[in-house]
Amino acid sequence: MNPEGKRKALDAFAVRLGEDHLGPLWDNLGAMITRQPEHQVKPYLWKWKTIRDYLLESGELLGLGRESERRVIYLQNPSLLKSGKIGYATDTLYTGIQLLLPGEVAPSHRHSQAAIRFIIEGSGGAYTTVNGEKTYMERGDLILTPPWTWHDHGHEGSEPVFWMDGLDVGLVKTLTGSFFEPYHDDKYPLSGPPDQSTARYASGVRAISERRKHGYPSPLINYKWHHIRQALEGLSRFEPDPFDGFAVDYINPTSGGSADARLGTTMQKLAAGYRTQAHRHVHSAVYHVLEGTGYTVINGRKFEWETGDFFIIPPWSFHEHHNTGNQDAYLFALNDRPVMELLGLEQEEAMTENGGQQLVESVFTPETV
Ligand code: GTQ
Repeated sequence: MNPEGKRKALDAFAVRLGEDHLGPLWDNLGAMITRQPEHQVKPYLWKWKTIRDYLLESGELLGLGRESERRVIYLQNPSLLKSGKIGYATDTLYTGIQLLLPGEVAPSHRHSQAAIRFIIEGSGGAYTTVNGEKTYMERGDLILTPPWTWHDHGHEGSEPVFWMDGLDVGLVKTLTGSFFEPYHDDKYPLSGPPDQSTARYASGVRAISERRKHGYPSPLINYKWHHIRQALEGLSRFEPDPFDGFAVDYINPTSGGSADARLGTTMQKLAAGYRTQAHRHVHSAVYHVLEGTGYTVINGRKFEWETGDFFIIPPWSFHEHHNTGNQDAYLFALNDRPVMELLGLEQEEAMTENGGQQLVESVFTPETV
């Protein structure tokens, strides 16, 4: 048979296979097993003022109770909405911003998704309870809600409180592991006085009576900003990481691994004027600017940020950060690195061309998407 005849015969054969719900790998191997990560996730940036104004407006429209368990406005990555992925920041990560008003209670429930909260504004009396441990929120704190732990939020203070929620919604959906259960009461019973785990574990040591306890979930549930800031001051006496500046992973004090088993969390300090080198990695991330002014170049596009903003680093995308202000900048990030590491999928590559810095080809505005 000549090559053309052979091709036609193979095409006709593929059609017959399809009728019996079978497929020829020789035609589709490249689409299934791509040479590099392929995805639809595009970077995006949301301004804090926009989110904050909408949240305050929702505070006037919506009360809390079993019908509206949480007052949260989530980041919707427009590039993923096209494929019907509602509530996706990246294929694995969800991020919402939650508002609680003085006196309100967001009722107790639990779910198989892991959750973290990063406190943005207005603390003073707001708290979360995790399996009965009450922990108070202050700006810059990271609070864990490990999978399947009961949690409710309350507010004894006088100012609205805003925080970031991070959950592995997309990951759990893909792995078909989602479970949710409401508690029969608004509040889960308290197990003791507040902030016990901070008292016991925040210095990175463990009582000798607890030597046998290790692994997940982390016994520490609130990583206080003043401790993290101090750790970054300590690191600042040394050389910054070329890709991340002075940066730390939040860790489980009993294992040394990621604070949450599936959700990665980092805080990085970029000294005034510092510019990192570009690299890319398999894991994706959602960034929140705790403090500072600057920009991040992602695959040749410049994303300008200031305090409070959120932005996305898609998988396998070159990125570098530049602090253009005259103060230190602090960037918090949520990522799926622990999952990539556990599954043996994480890879990292530094950009070598152009001295490790990208050429800026365009500047992001919400309209450029
Ligand atoms: O506060 O428990 O943004 O269950 C999404 C799901 C927050 C929460 C979110 C949740 C919560």
